[in-house]
Amino acid sequence: MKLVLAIVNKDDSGTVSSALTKEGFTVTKLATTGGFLMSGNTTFLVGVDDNRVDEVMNVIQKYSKKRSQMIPSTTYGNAAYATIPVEVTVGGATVFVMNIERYERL
Ligand code: 2BA
Repeated sequence: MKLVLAIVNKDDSGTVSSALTKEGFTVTKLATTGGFLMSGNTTFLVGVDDNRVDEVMNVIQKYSKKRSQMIPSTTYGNAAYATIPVEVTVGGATVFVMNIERYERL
């Protein structure tokens, strides 16, 4: 068994969640905050059999869009460009896949 932990833009959270549920996956959503932009995103926890990991990844990829975002350069940490906004590309999704030693519903 694997645990798929996926960090998704909060604007995509509803569609990703619906699509995963529709495909029969069990999903937990956490409201999280990115350390760099300090803005809200959503972290999905999906426990899944090894042979369905790719299906989960495909659904997440399909519904997680890339976005360009302008940020103040002070956030970017370079005082020399203090007045120039910097563009960063956020997403689609940041995904970690972890081995699960034991899964029980007590
Ligand atoms: P944030 O940390 O708020 O980062 C938002 C976006 O800012 C990132 O998008 C990336 O494009 C940019 N960024 C982050 N750190 C940067 C830096 N030091 N210099 C320049 N640009 C930087 P994504 O890569 O799509 O990440 C979206 C969110 O996924 C992140 O939000 C964070 O919450 C999470 N994340 C990404 N990589 C992670 C990791 N290795 N570990 C834990 N969380 C991660």
